[in-house]
Amino acid sequence: MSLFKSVKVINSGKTILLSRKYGVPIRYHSTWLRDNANDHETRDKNNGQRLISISDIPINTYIKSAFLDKRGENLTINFLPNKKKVQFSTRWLISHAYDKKQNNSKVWLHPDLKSWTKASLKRIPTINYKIAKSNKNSFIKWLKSLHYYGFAKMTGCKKKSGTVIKIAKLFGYVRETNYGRLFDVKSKTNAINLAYTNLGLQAHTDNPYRNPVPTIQILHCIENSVKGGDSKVVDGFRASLNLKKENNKYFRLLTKYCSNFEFKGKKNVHLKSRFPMIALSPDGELTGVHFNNRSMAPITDVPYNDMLNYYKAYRKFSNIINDPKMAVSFKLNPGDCFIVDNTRVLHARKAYSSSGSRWLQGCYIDKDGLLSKISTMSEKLSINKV
Ligand code: NM2
Ligand code: OGA
Ligand code: ZN
Repeated sequence: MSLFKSVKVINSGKTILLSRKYGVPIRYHSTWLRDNANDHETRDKNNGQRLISISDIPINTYIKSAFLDKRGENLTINFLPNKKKVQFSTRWLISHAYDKKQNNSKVWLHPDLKSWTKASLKRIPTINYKIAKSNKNSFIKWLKSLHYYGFAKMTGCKKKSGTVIKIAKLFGYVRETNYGRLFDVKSKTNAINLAYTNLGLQAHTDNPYRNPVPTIQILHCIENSVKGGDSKVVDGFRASLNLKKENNKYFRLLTKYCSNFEFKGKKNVHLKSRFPMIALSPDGELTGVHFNNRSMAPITDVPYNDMLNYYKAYRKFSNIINDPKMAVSFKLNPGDCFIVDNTRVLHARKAYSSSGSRWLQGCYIDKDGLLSKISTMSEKLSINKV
């Protein structure tokens, strides 16, 4: 089907203007087009990687002529002064268009993601371990929900040590840290971390004192016969957006300045980092939340004149995070596990009794592996990536 009506070379060959059947015309620059050519001199036939560098493209690259084929499916471009003929699929051009309206709402959530509260998250995305292994369609749907909400559960896992690694390998690669490839979350004497006690843990992201932070955490329940210990998750992106709505000045303070984080272990472990509690990309995308009362170091990177307001902003953000309307609560049964996007979703647990036993095993994996799995599985099953 023809997507474009016509092509025009404008701006002395520095730009083409494509008129579409539907929608406004789209412009592309000659240098951009030359850089994105897909011929075998520009990209390796075998692995698709680019063979040329920016210095191989003459600064005065221009388009001598451009033609659409009859069906409007392919566009042929002749470049000069380095004589080169390149074909582009119009479908590809549309899916890589950059001639868009500027995003005026400066802070934005990636369109693949959906922010949530207790009321709006109707049902926790859940899959059974065996189904995850055997049914590709159910599995990919669940993986996408995990990315979309930053949180999901798996049930029917073995109640055996090491199972968390098997779960991890279904969609990622384990990130080993000073806590090990996997770690036991149990109440211990002389605990090196408050997670290894029976105390309650306020909603937090894990390891903000590490750079880069672990991007996904898996917690798998092997035993749970204690009173209490209920789990809670909160969407940090929704909390950030709510803070912005309620007090833009506070939101700006938490994005502008870095907090300091630190963890000192017993044996040769001293981790330090600085991150804003709410991280934005340079063009305003919400990219991360770093929040952990137990691991905050003295804040030294906020100027004296802003410190009081910074603390007010921190308090307000904490109140939003701890608002029961924000949290989805559940109790892990043996054989259950939950997974969080640790750059976004905070998790918490209630204190628990010393009678009975509670044994979770956790591990960290990298989110890029999850996204890669979603992308490649979708391609194989020919379904949309998001
Ligand atoms: N553990 C469970 O980030 C934190 O310190 C939370 C992490 C010890 C790996 C606990
Ligand atoms: C953790 C943690 C929660 C729990 O280990 O990082 O937050 O339920 N544990 O024990
Ligand atoms: Zn934790």
